[in-house]
Amino acid sequence: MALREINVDGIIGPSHNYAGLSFGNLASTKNAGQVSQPRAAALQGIDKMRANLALGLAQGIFLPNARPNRSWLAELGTDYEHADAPLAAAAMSASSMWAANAATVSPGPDTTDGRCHLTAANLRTMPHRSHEWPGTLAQLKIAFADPAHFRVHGPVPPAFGDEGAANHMRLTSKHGERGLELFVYGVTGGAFPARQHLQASKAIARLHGLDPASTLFVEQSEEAIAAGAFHNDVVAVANENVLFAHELAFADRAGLVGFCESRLPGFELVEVPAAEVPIGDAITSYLFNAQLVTPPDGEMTLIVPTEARETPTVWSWIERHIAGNGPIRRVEVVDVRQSMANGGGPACLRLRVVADPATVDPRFIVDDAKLDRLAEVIRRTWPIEIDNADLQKPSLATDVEAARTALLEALDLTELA
Ligand code: SUG
Repeated sequence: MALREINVDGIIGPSHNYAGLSFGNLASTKNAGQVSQPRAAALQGIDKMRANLALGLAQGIFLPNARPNRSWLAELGTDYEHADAPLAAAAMSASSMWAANAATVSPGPDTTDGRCHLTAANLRTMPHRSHEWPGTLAQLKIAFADPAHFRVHGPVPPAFGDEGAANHMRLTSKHGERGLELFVYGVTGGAFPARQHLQASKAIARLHGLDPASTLFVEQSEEAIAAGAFHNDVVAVANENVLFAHELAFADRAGLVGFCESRLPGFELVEVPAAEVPIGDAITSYLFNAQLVTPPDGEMTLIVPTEARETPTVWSWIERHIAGNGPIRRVEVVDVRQSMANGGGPACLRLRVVADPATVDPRFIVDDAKLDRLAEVIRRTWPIEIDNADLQKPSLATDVEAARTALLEALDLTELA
């Protein structure tokens, strides 16, 4: 069995808009009320996937959930045309594009039954995200249906907030080997909500059958949350034996480093000091919301958003690191500005699944030809712009629904309708 890391990206949905729904996510608040460009946004996402393929990485997709979520509004006793504006915006959100929040994934080498376990995230902290999981779970159950290799779990009870892989990191000598799993939780973020609860992370570790000796629960620093790091993946990212993190990411940095050093031979911490990159610059540039990957040529590569190149402290840190002999050997820059304006960088847009791609439903795996077909559907059916003021127009809702239907048909996934 050839276990590989598959990056599964959320296709940016036709309802992508800027409604400012995510308190604590500074980009979302700053861009509230702007006119969005769903078609350009989705094509940026497709180009990011093409860049991954060009590096020789395995690439998958998740589809946008049905929006507006009319059944959710019905449960709330209203409908799309009559709902209060914030409720209608929450029903229309394209937030399932941020696949890092779809689920937490523990690959087969880490679990007692040897299967790859996936738990859909409940995302209960933000109303617009709290109704994502049924659509996500439906896709997980199809994509990872093979019972010999996967076990898909429903979300943990909403008493405890869970935001999926955005607060989970895995360290290992090689993706297909046994690894350490680090679950990052928040206690308080000052004025902002801490979205990942310790009890949710502990439940997932138990459900996945992880070895307690290889599992650590790590508190996110209050300072990071208060500075706008609403998910750990805004201040840290791991790949194989490397943990790349901001100095202020964790409450107990020494405890975390000691754990990793004692359990993973060859562990390397690449730490960015606040004196070189202030935490504010790390958050606006999304330096750490990068995809840190190992392509087949073995050169560890950091895939950053264009905003990282435009932030002088960040770009000079990257240039210094690459010029030195640190473990990150290459940097690639991708334009995901439409998603970034809602606080979603390259890492937010993908869920990492270590598995043999041949065991995944092939409709969720892409190559260049399939991306061409998807881009054609997007160019033909995705709205060019969405003005917040028009969000409740009945014609917009039907356009968004028709665009998703065209995509389901192109991918032969009409069972998700
Ligand atoms: O949950 N933004 C998302 C961004 C998620 C980023 N994901 C990771 N860091 N992994 C969020 O805050 C904005 C939607 C709006 O405001 O309309 C939003 O939901």
